[in-house]
Amino acid sequence: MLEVTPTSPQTVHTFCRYCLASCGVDVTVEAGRVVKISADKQNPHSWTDFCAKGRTAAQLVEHPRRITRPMRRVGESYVEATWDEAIADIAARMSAIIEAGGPDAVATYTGNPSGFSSSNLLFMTGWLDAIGSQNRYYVGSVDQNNLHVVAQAMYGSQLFVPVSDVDNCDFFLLVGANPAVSAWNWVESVPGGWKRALARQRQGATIVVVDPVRTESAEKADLHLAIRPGQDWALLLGMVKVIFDEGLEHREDCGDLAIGMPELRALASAADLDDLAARCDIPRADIETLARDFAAALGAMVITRTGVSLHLAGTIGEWLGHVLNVITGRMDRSGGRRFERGYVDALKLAAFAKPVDHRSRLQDRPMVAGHHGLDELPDEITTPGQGQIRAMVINAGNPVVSGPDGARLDAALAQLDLLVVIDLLQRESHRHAHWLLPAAHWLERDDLLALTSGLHDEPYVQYGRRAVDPPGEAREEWRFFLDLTLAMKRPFLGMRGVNQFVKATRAVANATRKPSLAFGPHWIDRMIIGLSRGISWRAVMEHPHGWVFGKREFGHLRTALRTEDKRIHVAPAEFVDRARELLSEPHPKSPAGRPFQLANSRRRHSMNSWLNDIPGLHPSGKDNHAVINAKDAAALGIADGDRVRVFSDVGAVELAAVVSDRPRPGVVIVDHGWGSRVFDPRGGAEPISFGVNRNLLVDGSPVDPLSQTPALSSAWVGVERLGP
Ligand SMILES: Nc1nc2c(c(=O)[nH]1)N[C@H]1C(S)=C(S)[C@@H](COP(=O)(O)OP(=O)(O)OC[C@H]3O[C@@H](n4cnc5c(=O)[nH]c(N)nc54)[C@H](O)[C@@H]3O)O[C@H]1N2
Ligand SMILES: Nc1nc2c(c(=O)[nH]1)N[C@H]1C(S)=C(S)[C@@H](COP(=O)(O)OP(=O)(O)OC[C@H]3O[C@@H](n4cnc5c(=O)[nH]c(N)nc54)[C@H](O)[C@@H]3O)O[C@H]1N2
Ligand code: SF4
Ligand SMILES: [Mo]
Repeated sequence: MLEVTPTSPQTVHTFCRYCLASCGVDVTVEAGRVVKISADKQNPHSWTDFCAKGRTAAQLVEHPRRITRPMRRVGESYVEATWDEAIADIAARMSAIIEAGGPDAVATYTGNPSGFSSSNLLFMTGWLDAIGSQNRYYVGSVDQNNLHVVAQAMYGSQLFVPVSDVDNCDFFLLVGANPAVSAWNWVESVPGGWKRALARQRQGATIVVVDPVRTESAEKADLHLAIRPGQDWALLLGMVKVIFDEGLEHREDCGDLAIGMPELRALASAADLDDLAARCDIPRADIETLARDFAAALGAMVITRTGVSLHLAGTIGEWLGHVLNVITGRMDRSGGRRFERGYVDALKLAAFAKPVDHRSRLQDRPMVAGHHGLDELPDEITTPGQGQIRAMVINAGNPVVSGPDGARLDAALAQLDLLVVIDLLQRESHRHAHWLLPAAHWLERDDLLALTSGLHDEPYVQYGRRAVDPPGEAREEWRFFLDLTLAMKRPFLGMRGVNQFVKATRAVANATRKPSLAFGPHWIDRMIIGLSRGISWRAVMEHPHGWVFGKREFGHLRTALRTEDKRIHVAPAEFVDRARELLSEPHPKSPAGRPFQLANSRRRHSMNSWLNDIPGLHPSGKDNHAVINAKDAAALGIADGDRVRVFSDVGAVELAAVVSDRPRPGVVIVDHGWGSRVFDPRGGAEPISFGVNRNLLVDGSPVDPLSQTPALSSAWVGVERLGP
């Protein structure tokens, strides 16, 4: 563990852990406080996306409403308690709940920021394995589950993610991605990726953006195709069909690397191009030209992101994006998608985790990437029976705002016997919490993000140093999960002997007054680097600005494949079946009274639901709006700035309209992540809130049967004018 000197002014070189861009930052610390955060221009890999969110991170660290001590609910308010009291009470209540209802009566929901800590998920899993609960929920079903499903089926590991060789690409096909705003990151990261793509464009590369909205990225593109939401699969299948019909495929890869070509060809030939064109509402001729240009380009890649995933056909869209890359010879090729080994073989580590065949109690659904679908959570809490969820931990998540149909989830959370939240602030999803536990911010943590090392577009490692100490009693999550396991007297990781070992190390640490001798994540960081490829602990420490420890190499894809036959499976049966099902469905048609599809956009200054209230962000106004196409607005008599009501079968929100030509007709954009209250458990002041929660309009069911993702970005809604 690195010691933080609280008094002398110093600059700490570390990296921002709000998103996978992982921007290198210089943090100036004076008297134990962060006084400035700027881009670390000596970072050789990742500072070029540096943004206002990273620059203002200290405003979250010093947030006046931050939870700094464990707080226990007493009636309608909270009182401070010690960690010992919190752990003892939570352990006793959880043990009793498990005694009565079995291990699945205790559940977890884990949100996106957990992935940017090296220890959070690992230690939480150690505790879950200790108590034996499989009621695990995760942000994946409202984010990237489709990618894991596709990676597992095509490449043999859910963590197999090819990275983008942006600097050699001649043809970028960006589908449902807005890298101008969101940075080039989803489950891969190319620092400064958008700027680098624009640099390629200046050298002659083509950028095509497929998006129902004319986004910041679409504005810079050579071609913008304003697709009908949720129908990317039809466009991409149309492209596959044209490529086969015209013999444009890369024969070497199709014969050698890919397996399943006959099934894929059969699917493509069963599809009718005019039908596909009508489904996605892109003219047939445009699909043909796009397919030809894409196949002909020297280096090319399809990139698919949340605009593809957050729909009922998201897995098929994602799959067909990968298929296009494979059949046109873009895998492991210059300007295409490459396999980056990183310093840790994450695929090997993942293979150690025993797959769990747990099915959900009520809907009998399997897990996806080790977790159940968020849409199932409310009923699993409210429906009586053995295994009914009675206790929950919400860890770094805000599912009432970031997930579908938040009102239902909120009502369910209110019925729990025990809701434990570990977070920096008490937000919307946490309002019924019995315990609020204070988490550490990344500026207060040391992190080695080994599992994501292969997601960066070059071999890169940086030890994320903490800059300041956590305030009050705030602690990293790992400590809570480990202490809770010991208090519940269950074997950490489900392995006997580990608890005794942990206690022994703690005893030694106490006796010698050397805290670092107690078992903790730093042991694991050291072990991982010891087992890693190409780096050593010492060398990592000698590179405080981060270290690019090798070249971008091709040629590792084949060996990395985890399929038994070492081939890429281009036509997994479940995908082909689902595609045939989609082909047989009627064309998308709006239900009566709900003629619009609800789209979403991200903003540079937002991070899902959790930074909007930071004072230094959104200087031009903290609010979200209903952005309506000018033709639609005229038909409804709506003028710019009018109050409107947007409603669906499950909810309604009221907000101001913005009349615009950015969304295609029939699409209304309301940004997600707004309308999340920040409570004041210490001071008891009124909650702060900005904007409205548009996910209240999204029905949690149906879901994509393969990824269990609801239609977060294509819910059918109606719009009516309320007044000026
Ligand atoms: N309509 C629509 N909905 C969407 C999306 C969309 O595009 N459209 N995007 C989806 C996507 S991609 C995502 S990732 C999800 C996000 O969904 P979630 O991850 O559930 O929610 P967030 O809004 O990211 O909230 C994260 C919470 O973690 C807390 N937090 C931050 N850092 C830490 C930390 O270090 N430790 C702890 N313990 N807590 C911390 C924050 O204070 C906040 O309360 O939203 C999804 N929802
Ligand atoms: N500033 C900022 N950056 C972020 C985040 C953030 O909240 N703020 N979140 C981070 C996270 S957690 C993630 S997962 C990544 C996400 O990264 P991206 O997926 O690139 O995120 P978005 O900017 O939401 O871009 C998705 C685009 O898909 C479009 N879209 C919606 N529906 C459809 C559709 O049916 N078809 C097509 N073709 N397009 C559609 C939307 O209009 C939008 O422009 O960004 C990360 N970076
Ligand atoms: S939030 Fe901004 S500064 Fe932080 S890693 Fe992402 S892009 Fe970089
Ligand atoms: Mo995400």
